[in-house]
Amino acid sequence: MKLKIVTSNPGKAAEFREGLNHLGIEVEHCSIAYDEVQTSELEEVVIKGMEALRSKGLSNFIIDDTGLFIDALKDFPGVWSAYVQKTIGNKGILKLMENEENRKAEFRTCIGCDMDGETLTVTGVCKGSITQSEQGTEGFGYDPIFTHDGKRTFAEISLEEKNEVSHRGKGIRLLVEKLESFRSAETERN
Ligand code: ITT
Repeated sequence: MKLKIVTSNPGKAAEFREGLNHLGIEVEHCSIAYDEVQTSELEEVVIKGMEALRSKGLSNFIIDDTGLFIDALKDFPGVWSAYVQKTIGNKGILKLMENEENRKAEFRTCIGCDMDGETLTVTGVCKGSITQSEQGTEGFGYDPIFTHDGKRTFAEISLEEKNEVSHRGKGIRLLVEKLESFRSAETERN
């Protein structure tokens, strides 16, 4: 099986490649621009994005929409994570969290997959907390300020280790389970 990963983010593409290759699925990175609707639900962003890509004639592809939800900031930046990363960045988030004792946060990712015109979606969640400062050089986006184990940030662990515990890694494994049951149901139908 071969799937296209549609994203403008090379870090995401690398994580999909590692996670899916591991499970025997070939991956091709495509950076096709499409309109991303701004709504309060990650899944809605994904479904609308998939419709936009299908209308461009694309099939057998994956997209994801991810957000960092910080407890003390009432789930901000959440669905606005991309905009917030581009504007105030990690330093801005740390500033908003100054003197805040409740550091709880979670990453949520909704992955959408078009398989022969069918829509499959899954959601992966990773609970953790926001560090006091930026740490590490691996990964991308919010990785330097997010820790899942309270010891190292996602920017201080390898991509492989991140995939074992992260929102995206969990989502990838859920997606592969769904794809397998979809494909065996399809074989039974034919
Ligand atoms: P595409 O929409 O083109 O896939 P994007 O980077 O804009 O790329 P998202 O909207 O899903 O993707 O991501 C929202 C923000 O969250 C963005 O700034 C990302 O860098 C960041 N982000 C996404 N996944 C992340 C992860 O696993 N670790 C750290 N930051 C992440």
